[in-house]
Amino acid sequence: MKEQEIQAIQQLLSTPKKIAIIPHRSPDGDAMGSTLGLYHFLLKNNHQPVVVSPNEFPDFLAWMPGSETVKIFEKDKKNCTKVLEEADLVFTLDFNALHRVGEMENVLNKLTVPFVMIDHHQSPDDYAVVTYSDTAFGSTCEMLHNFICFLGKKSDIDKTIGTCIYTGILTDSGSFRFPKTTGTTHRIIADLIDLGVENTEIPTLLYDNSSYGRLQLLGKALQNMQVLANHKTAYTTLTQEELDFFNHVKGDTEGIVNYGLSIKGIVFTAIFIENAEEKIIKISFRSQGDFDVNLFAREHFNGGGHRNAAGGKSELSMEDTVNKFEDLVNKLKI
Ligand SMILES: [Mn+2]
Repeated sequence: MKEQEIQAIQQLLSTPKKIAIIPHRSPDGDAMGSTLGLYHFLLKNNHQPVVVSPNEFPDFLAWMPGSETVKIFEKDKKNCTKVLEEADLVFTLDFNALHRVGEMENVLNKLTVPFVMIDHHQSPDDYAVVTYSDTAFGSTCEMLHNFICFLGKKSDIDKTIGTCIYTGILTDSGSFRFPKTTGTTHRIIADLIDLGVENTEIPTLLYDNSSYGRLQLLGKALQNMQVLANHKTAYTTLTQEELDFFNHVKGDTEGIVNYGLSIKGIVFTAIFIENAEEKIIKISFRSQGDFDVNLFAREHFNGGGHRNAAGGKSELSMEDTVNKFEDLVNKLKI
C-alpha cells in the first residue's frame, strides 16, 4: 500500500465508526477468515463492525471465532439492508467487483459512504476510495495481515485474529502448496503459531469433518471423472439428481475439483455441478503451471478468477456444457 493510502485509512479509522464488512457470495475460508479477522481487529479498535455475508457460509467454517455474529443478507434482507445503510464505512474483502455479492449489489450501489477493498483477484473494479489489490498474494488473509501491519497495529494481532488469518492462508494456499506461497507466507504463519494459533486443530476442523454422504458424493464425482489424456485434462460432473441422492448440503462439493490434478500428468481440471433451481451448471476450473483458467473461464464460461483457480457457469444442459468444454479442450495446446 502507498503511504497516502495508509494515511487515508488511518484517517477513516481515527474516530469510532459503524463498519460493514462484506465477503463475496458463497464465502470460502479466505473470505470468512479475512472478514472475521478484520471484524475482531476493528472491534479491538473501538469500532462497531458487522460482517454481512450475501448468503450462508458453509458449515465447516461455523467454528470460526465471531461467525455467530455474521449477518446473512439472503436470510434477513430487511435488517441487513438497514445495517448497510447505517454504515459509515464499508470494507469488501476477497472480491473486487460488486456483482460478486449477488442481490446485495443493489443495496451497495446506492451507498454513498467510502468503500475499502482488500483483494487478490485480477482486474479490480473502481468502487473503493482505497483499493489494496495485489494478485501476487495467495490469499486476502495474508494481505489483511499486512494491512494491519501497515497501520502500525501488528501488536493487535492476537490468537483470535491470528486464527482467522491462518484459516484463510491455509485454505487459499491448498495447505501451503500453491505457487504464491512464499517464505514470507510461512514467516507470517510462524508468527501466528507463536501467538497460540492451533495449527494442527484448524486443519482438522476444516478438513476432517465430512459427513458420510459427502464422502459418497466425492466417490460419485471420482467415478464420473473423464480424462482427456492428450490434452492433460480431467473433468467430472455432478447432476442435481446425484447431489440429491447423497443428501448434499452446502459446502459438500468444495474441493472436489482438485482431485483431477492428483492424476499423474493432468494439469487442467474442471467440475460441472448442476443447479436445477437456478437452471445453470456451475463450473470450477483448476490448473497447474502456465495454463490460465481465469482467461479460459472469462472467454468461454462467463466467469473468472485466478490463473490457476477460477469459476464459471453455463446455461446450457449438462450434456451440452460438457460437449462445449470437450470441443474447446480439443483445440487447446496444453
Ligand atoms: Mn481468496
